[in-house]
Amino acid sequence: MKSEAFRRKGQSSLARFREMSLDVPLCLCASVVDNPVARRFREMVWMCRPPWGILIVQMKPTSSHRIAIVDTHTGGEPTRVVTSGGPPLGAGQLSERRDRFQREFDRFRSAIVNEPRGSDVMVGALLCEPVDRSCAAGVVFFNNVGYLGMCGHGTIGVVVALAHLRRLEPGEHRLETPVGVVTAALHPNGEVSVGNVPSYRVQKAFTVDVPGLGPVTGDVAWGGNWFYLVEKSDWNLGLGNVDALTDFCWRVRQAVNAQGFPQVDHVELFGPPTLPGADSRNFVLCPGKAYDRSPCGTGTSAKLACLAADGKLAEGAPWVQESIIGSTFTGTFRRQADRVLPTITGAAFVNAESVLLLAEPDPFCWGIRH
Ligand code: PYC
Repeated sequence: MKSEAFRRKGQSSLARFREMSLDVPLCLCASVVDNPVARRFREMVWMCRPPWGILIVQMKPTSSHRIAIVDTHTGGEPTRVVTSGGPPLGAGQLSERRDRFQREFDRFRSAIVNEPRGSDVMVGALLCEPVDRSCAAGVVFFNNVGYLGMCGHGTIGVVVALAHLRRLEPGEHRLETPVGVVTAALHPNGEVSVGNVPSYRVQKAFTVDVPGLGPVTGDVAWGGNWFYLVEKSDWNLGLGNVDALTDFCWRVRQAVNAQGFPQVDHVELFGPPTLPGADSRNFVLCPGKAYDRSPCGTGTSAKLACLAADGKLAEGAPWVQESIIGSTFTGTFRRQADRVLPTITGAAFVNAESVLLLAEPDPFCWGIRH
């Protein structure tokens, strides 16, 4: 029974519903059917007819979406791997599916990684059917504000999650991402070596004028995401300094975006290492203002591209990158024409296996959006 009030134009939905005389069969029907119209209907009933609303909500506790996840962390940086129940992105290239995710299902991104289920630091990894059948899986990475081309710590997390689920054995694997196929070797000791996409520096020593701070110089490089790597900094890269580091990097990013490189969404600072055997310590500010707890796989790839371009690191030689919390990745590279092929090795650990419940009457069902 579709009420005439549904079809009437020129009135707000709320007003239309207020005029409606709801009957029990209609309410019962809307309470069990799970489609966008029924969901909207339940919301409206909840708002304007409390007695029926309460009745309906009690009859169906509205777990409209169930999203299965495995949570991991890689050097302290979390990855939430979505194993089922994610948005239906269809077939096609991973980049097309990432675009569809963004265009049509962005609320899933926010529901999965943002508060109250996640946090600003959480990176999501949606597993997809790969187009290239030689790949173990396709994966779309996302965060508190959008989507990532690639994610090094996330790839390590995905491989460890798949091994935990017994979907991968130790050995060489391939994964499809929106920016290309990466390789991932799961070692018997649990570490993972990611063969990242070709990485390169596009601009050496690009100086920006940062309002209130003055000139800052750094390199612009691609490592699967776009980075601005600040050349010199006297910053103390300590956890006690995170607020000041965040503020500095955020201002630098605005200047870099406004003064020539709008695509840059990560800013990286380097300082002396604190761990024996490490080459450098870093601080990486991610697109949504969270700092990377890991040394950042794509950021380390961008760093390798710069070191290679400057002749400061030999092909095959290890670069041990320490993060601001003292976790490490080891990077090496091979040259391929004017690019480098980085390999990033690190470890991840499974934290949780869980099911996210998205119940639409919850006003924050789709996450607290930025
Ligand atoms: O490890 O590549 C990475 C990464 C990117 C953003 C956060 N982590």
